[in-house]
Amino acid sequence: MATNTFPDAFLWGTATSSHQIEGNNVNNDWWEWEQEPGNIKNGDRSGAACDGWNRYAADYDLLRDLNQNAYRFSIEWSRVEPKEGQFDKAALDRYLDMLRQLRKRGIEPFVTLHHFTNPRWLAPRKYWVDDETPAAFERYAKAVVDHFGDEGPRFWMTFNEPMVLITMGYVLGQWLPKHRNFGEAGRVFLNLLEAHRRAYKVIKARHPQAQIGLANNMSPFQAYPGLDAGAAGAGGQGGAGRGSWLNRFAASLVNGTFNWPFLEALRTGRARIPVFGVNHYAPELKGTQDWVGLNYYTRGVIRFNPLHPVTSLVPQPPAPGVEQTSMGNEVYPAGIHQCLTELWAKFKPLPIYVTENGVSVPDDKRREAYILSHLAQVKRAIDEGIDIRGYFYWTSTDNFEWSEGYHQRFGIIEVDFATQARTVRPSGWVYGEIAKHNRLPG
Ligand code: IFM
Repeated sequence: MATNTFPDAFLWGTATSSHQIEGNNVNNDWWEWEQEPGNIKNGDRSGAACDGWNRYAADYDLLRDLNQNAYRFSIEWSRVEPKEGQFDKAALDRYLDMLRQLRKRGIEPFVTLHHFTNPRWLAPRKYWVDDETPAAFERYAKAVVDHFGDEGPRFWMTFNEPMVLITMGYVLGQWLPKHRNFGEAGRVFLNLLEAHRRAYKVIKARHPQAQIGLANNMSPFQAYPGLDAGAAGAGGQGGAGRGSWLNRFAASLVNGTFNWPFLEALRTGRARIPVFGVNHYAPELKGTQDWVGLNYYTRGVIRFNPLHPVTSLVPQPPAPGVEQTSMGNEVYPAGIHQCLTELWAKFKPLPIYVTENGVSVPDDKRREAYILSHLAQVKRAIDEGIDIRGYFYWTSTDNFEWSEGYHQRFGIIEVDFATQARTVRPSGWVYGEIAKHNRLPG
């Protein structure tokens, strides 16, 4: 019989990334990009961010107070290797101390090696377009693994949302390097996969028991009701006629291009994204994933416009009257269940971790509702037999939200950026109670 209780040893955490919380990551590409007016909303710059580089121990105290037993953070490659081939021991020591401080508080670290940012010394090589970059990443991964030694984490992620990086940077051209070039997108795809494979091998060589995955962002993509179906509300599958057929085709194209290529390549060795002209077989990629990481925020409703074939593949804004977040996303809890179900169908028996799920809203009550409604869907998936072992809310402290800057507030802990004061929001205490009792209220 279904209850509100989660499986034993379920991991309850929050997720963060280096550039978004640490502050003063002056040696990476995003820092440089922020300095150019027009790239970040309101001219925001990451600056000191949440000063996480100095305040991490106090922040972990708050996580402990919230009964968290896991925490996801990323290592900043440009700190560890600020100049090519030169590793900063003090920076590595500090990351090691983060692991120690977390463990001291009974919190299991999940470590991401790459969360969007790159050292600036990769610029002459055009970052991930260059086929030498995977070897550079392997060297960085090895430096981290060696430095951590026996104290290395059990759970690793190579990349965060690789398809978001490709789509935003090389397809839509909204993030650096602001290119629209499918050829480059294809190269980046293959090089990220190769870098993942190399890092996987490096970690396993030192820690055969390590559990390695990556955080894959997914949305169920659904067709807008037929172009001729009127404003019936976005997201329906209905509607007749040419528009509807086109939208269904476009939605399945986006689904195939965005949701699956990384995970499929790691399962089958086949790296394939037809719209980028990539169809490459690399058998050594097979099996380089021990668990599946899902980042889920919303669904995407696709309304294809042949006059704008690329930009019309970007999901529609939510229909009028539908609850939406400050990021302009529809609140759609059923979507996390759909993603979990589809992931399990394709990748079982690999366990699944929800490596991100969260919301930016002005009213914290709505954050609480979002957490509860999404966790109910996670629980439903567990009750249906899906092996889900953890959930990471995005995010603990409010932080720097990429091109959106500081006005997006995702945190269960409010940050006053003028003083760096932290205040746990009521939704944080609710989440803390869920973690404490390992069950949903009610
Ligand atoms: O802040 C980001 C994070 O870096 C990656 N996943 C989505 C989050 C919210 O937009």
